[in-house]
Amino acid sequence: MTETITKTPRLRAVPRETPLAEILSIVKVDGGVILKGFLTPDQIVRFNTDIEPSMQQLAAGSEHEDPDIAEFHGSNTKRLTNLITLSKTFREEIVDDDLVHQIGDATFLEESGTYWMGTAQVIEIGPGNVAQVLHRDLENYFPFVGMGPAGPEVICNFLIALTDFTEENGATRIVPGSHTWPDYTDRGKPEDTIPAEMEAGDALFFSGKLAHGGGANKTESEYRRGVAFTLNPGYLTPEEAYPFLVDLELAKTLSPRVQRLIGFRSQFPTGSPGLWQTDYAELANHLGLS
Ligand SMILES: O=C(O)CCC(=O)C(=O)O
Ligand SMILES: [Fe+2]
Repeated sequence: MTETITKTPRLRAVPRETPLAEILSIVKVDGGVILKGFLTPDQIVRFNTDIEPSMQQLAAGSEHEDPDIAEFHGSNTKRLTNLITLSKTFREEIVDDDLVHQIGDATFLEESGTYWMGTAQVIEIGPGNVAQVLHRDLENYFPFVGMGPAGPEVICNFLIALTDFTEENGATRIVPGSHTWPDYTDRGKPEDTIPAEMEAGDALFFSGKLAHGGGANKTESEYRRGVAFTLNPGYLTPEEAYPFLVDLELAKTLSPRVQRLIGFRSQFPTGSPGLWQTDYAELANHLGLS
């Protein structure tokens, strides 16, 4: 008699040096992939050192009045934003990483044109925090829910583990295959999910079409810390208004591609003569960026 073995699907994990085409082909099938060793141990130490004072000052939980939004943000979760200003390691290395831009170019350039950063935040899930409601990150942009899998890619997310991510401490949970479901109002059920377990330094790269959510932290005293940043096409409004957060003199020190990610350069969506301009010219010229 042959035994039927039902295998729990696992997220595939590949070294960050894997050829781009292979990374993208995994994401196409699975909706996401773990990139092993995305950050070095040294980068993690330096990034954590940059943000530690701000993390200490930040209270856990959400001040949002809407209880659903507050729960989305997490009752015992710290979310630290404006990482461009707060961390040299983030602005000069993490968002200026060639692999990030190769993946961003491949995801957006042909279909949608230039892209920018939606948000970048440290997400630290503390003990007792319940699982986040399952969602697709593209729900920020409601019309794309109706388009389902046929719609364009409007968000992709790099979620980097800064501590180990375990099932117990709140590893992100994903719903395998949900990026291909015909109906995006169906976000899947908790029992459909698997945890994206990672070692510190690994990154979960995933499509805005993939249903997922932060996991419950069932530990007594462990804090699950990650940093997530998203990219979206230049025709969509980012979550964070970087030009109002980031000092112009600081922006001048950044690479042109990072300046574009944070709205200090114009956007050129496919088919558009340009967006986010000054006098129909490149914003960077107006700002005096070289
Ligand atoms: O923290 C996590 O694991 C995921 C958080 C998330 O998906 C979100 O806030 O959109
Ligand atoms: Fe999310």
